[in-house]
This record gives sequence, structure tokens and C-alpha cells, in this order.
Amino acid sequence: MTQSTSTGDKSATERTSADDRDPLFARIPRRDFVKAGAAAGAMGSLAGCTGLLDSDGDTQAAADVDASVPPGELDDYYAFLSGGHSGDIRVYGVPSMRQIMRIPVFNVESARGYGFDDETHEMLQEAGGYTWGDTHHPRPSQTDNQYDGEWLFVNDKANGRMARIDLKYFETDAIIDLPNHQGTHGACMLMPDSRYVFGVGELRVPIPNDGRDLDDPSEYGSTLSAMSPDPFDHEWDVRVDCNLDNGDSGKEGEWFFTTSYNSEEGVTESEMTAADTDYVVAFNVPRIEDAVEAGEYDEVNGVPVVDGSEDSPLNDGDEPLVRYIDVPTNPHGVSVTPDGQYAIASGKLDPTCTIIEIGQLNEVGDPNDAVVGRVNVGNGPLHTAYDGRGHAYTTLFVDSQVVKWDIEAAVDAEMGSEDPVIEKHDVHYSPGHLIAAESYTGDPQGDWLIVLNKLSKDRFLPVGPVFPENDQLFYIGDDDAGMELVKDTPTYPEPHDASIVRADRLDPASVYDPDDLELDFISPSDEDNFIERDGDQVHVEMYNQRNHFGFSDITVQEGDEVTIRSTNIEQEEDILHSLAIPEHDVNVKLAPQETREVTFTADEPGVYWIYCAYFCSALHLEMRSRLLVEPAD
Ligand code: RUQ
Ligand code: CUA
Ligand code: CA
Repeated sequence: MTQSTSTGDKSATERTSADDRDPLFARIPRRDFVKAGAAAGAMGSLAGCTGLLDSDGDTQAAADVDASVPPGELDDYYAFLSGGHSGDIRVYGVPSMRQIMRIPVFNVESARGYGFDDETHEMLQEAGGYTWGDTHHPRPSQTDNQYDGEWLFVNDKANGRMARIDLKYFETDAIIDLPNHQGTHGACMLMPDSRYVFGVGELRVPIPNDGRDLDDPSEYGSTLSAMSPDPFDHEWDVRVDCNLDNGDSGKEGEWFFTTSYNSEEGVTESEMTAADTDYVVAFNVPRIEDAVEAGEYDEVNGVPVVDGSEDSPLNDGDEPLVRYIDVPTNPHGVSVTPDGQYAIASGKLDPTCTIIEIGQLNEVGDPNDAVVGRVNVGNGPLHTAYDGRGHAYTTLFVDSQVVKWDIEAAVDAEMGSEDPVIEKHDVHYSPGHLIAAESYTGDPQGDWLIVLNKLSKDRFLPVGPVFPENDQLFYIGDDDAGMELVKDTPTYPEPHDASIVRADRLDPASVYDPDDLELDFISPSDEDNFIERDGDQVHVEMYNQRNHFGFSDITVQEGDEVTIRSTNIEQEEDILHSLAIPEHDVNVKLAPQETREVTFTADEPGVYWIYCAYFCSALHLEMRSRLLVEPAD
């Protein structure tokens, strides 16, 4: 690692010099947090300015941004944070940073009955049957480069999958197992209209991975997988020889970018860091579609796989499928500026960010000519976000800082210059991703920024050797005052990336629309409620409401396979019931107007209470029926 850079002409707030700080344990001066002025009326507005710079560039008279959201008030934004190896998505309000909901994706989750009813259980089984996943990159769908409130897509870095979450119900409704991936890392859609969902395969393996080329890493490869958003189907893969890491889309429906840190095709750390350069890999999507259309692919594991490797014949000629752009060794994040002009790759092992002018990629010739800038930002740059005012914000993992820099100044400056840097701000500690409000769209809002720190160290009460992470909220709306740290938020391990969406872009349902569900609604009428036997299979249909189930008891025989389908007929929002059966691992949540079905084997004779686990009324504990399992013979 090189030395930390100094800052540019504007000095940083809360800055310490490179010499007196341990990079993984920065100390910052404590400041008095003074709430200035009365509470802001409209949430998200400022209650005071964030500090002025005196002639020496030191912060003075810091009065702080009010990011509080008083009881009874709502946030301006939804933030969708990945839960990392918890396998879920967390929904936060911004600026309060209150955790509003969790959405289970690759994990079984009892409070939402996810993985317990037949539909979600089968969905997880068909997607490999793994008990966990590692969510990293939650990306809401867009139309015309704006969030459209339809879907959220997220990768599974652990098991090579992509999932779709329906933002009407905040529920995972589809998962695709990507057979040619061992670990899907980057995730993003093709912009402007989410025509494809892309999953970026990180770990090089033989393709197919069926025992061939076991110890011949030169034969391994990675693929970029393309899925259609709705229906959520796997369409094709493009194979490359190097590995692929993070990904982001251009804004014009043509280019998709990933980083690669293993152009060496190595299998050890020293091999993977041997070369001076690696790649930003630029995929020309219309060209790939042409190749698929023309049948220029091999089918592997049922998926058309187009050869995009450097020596592929499809990369000869004027319009190569895939372009390989040299960047300093072992880059990490890549993100496209809101205007669609540049793809910016963060250096990780190199203290720079490389700026690629996307329009230049369409010119024939050396794709390295599209590199139009390289700014020296500091140590361990990982990810970059945007405020829509021409600034980039890059996390520095090693320096435990966020650096704000000027994109056009970086294009104009000499390669490797520090001059475009505007400000550096300490964070606590070792940040991975950061995300500004609507940064991934064509129209960032430019007010809030969340920095997802991997380490929290001394920021919260100690809770034993597993520490929470620390998601820090910054106000970035005042370029004169600089970045303002307004909140620390402990989070359960381990969020990676987030998307922040204006609240008015979403329109979630508060009760189910029975027409959206595959199972028929069960009303209280006699015809709708029945217990039917077919051999040793028993099928039960019954409604439920405050404070009872359709049947007060259900009698079956030992060994029967029992299916219970039930509808919560409540029309009042927020009145949930559930159907839990002790000792049968049954736990189905039923929101208002929701119908779910669960199948289990009644394998032990006895009395089993069917009870409701959601506190639904004063008589919630009395809301129960009996499952009577008669002994066989
Ligand atoms: S990538 S910070 Cu998926 Cu950096 Cu995690
Ligand atoms: Cu229904 Cu508790
Ligand atoms: Ca490398």
C-alpha cells in the first residue's frame, strides 16, 4: 500500500493525518452534537448548517444536520440493505435509519413463515435446497433510469443464485439457481429499463464443473448470466477466462461492466496478485444477443453459453462482444455515473479510481484509449457513489475514510493526480460499500449517503466477540459545509451494499389481493371449508379470523400426509394470524386476505394444538384448534 494522500484545496472535516493513525482504528475528535433550530418540519430538510471552514480550512461552529424523525413521522426514503450471510434484505427508513422490516431471501425465517409453507419451501428446495445464502447487491428495478417500484433483485454470493423480491408485498417470489456459477457476486440490471437482470460469476471453475480439468486452472472460466426480469428466467451466459467481480450497467441499454481481479487465472493469492494490471470487462449486450440469436453458443447445463474470452472468434473484427480494459491490479467496485458518461472502477490494491468514457468503447481500436482519467484517492478504494452534482464518493477500506472528488476535474487532471480530491472524512471503520440516495439511477437525490463499515470496534456497547457492523449516515447536501456524519447504526452481519429509493416511488400493498395469489381464497362458507381423505392423504381447507380457525378439531390417522390450506379473511390491515403446529415444524404466517398451504406427515399419535403465533387480539391465546392423530391399529 502507498501512503495516504493529502486532500485537495478544500480541507476535510474530521480529518486526521496519515502519519498519526492506525488505518484500521482511526480516532476522531469528539464533537458536541448540537441540534440546531427547531425540529425540521418536512423530514430530510436541514435544521442547521453543517459547519463552516475558516481560513485555515478547519471546521468551526459545527451545528449539525437533524436526521431525527419524530415519533409518528415517516421517513423520506426506503433503504434496502443486503444482509450478507444472514441471507436476507433489511429495509430501513432514511434518514431515521430505523430498521422497518426484514425480507428473508435465501434463509428460512420463522416470523414471516418463509420456507415453511409449501410454496416458499419448494422455491428454496428447487433453487438448490441450501440453508443459507450471502446477499450482497440489492438492486431495485428501473424504468427510464428511475426506480419503478416493481422488483428488487439480489445475488447469492455463496451458492450462485439470483432472487427476485416483489415490492408490492416485500416478499421473495422467485429464485434462479445459476448452474455455471459458483458464487454470484455482482448484480445489476441492464439500464435504462431493466431488460435483463445480470448475475456476475466470481469464482472460476471448469464449465461444466463435472470432474473435468480438476487441476488445470487454465481451463477454468467465469460467466456473466443474463435473466429476464418477468417472468424471471435464465436466458444466456457469456463465458470469459478471467474471473468477474462487481458489475454495473451503462444507462443506454448497450454496455454492462464488471471488474476482474484475476486476469492471471491464478488459484492462490500470490498468483492472483502477480500481474500489474487486471480488467474492467465491458460486455456489449446487443452483440451478445445477436450471437445467441445466430446460435453461436454452446449449451452447458441447459444454458446457452457464448464465448466471450479474449481469443474468441466472436471478439475479432470491428464489433467485439466483450472488451477488456486494463486497470491497475485487483480492482473491486465499478459504477456508472448518473449521466451514463463514465464507468468508474475502484483500485482496491491501487490508490486510484480509473475513469472509462463509455462512448469511446464504440470506437474501433484499443479499448484502453477509453480510459480518460485516473485519480489518486487514497488507500484501499472499494466502491463509488454519486450525488448528481458531479461528485464521486469513494470508500477507502484501508484509510477508513470516504473521499469526495470531482469527476470532471479528474478527467481534466493528469493521470494519478490528487488534485480532484475535495474532501476526506473519517468513517468507523473500514468501509466496504457506500450508497447515496438514488445514486444508481439517472437522477441521484444528493442529500443522504450511507457508508457500510465492516468494523464497528468501539462504537457500540460490547456484545462479545462478534461485533455488529456500523452503517453510518452522512448528509452530503451542502458542498460548502462538506460531508456531515449524523448517525451510527449497528447492523447484524453483514450488509454489503444498499439501494436508497424515494418513498413515493413505491406503492406497497397493505393487505393481499387474492387475485395475486395462486391458491383459491377460502371464505367462511360451508362449501369452502372441508376435510377430505384420499388414501393416506388428508386435505384440509379452512378460513381463519379473530379468534378461531374454520375447524375446532381435525382428526387424522398416524402416518397420514396432511395438507392444510388456510385463508386469513381479515380485511383490516396489520391483523396477522398464523398456523403453527407443535412438533410438526409447521409455522405459516397469514397476512390479511392471504392464503397459504402447508404439507406435513402426522407421524406420531397424540394431541397437537394448532395455534396462532401472531398476537392478533386479546383472545389471541385462545385462537386454536386441535389436530388429533389417531394411532394406526
Ligand atoms: S462487494 S463490500 Cu459484494 Cu465490495 Cu461487498
Ligand atoms: Cu390469530 Cu393470534
Ligand atoms: Ca490480479
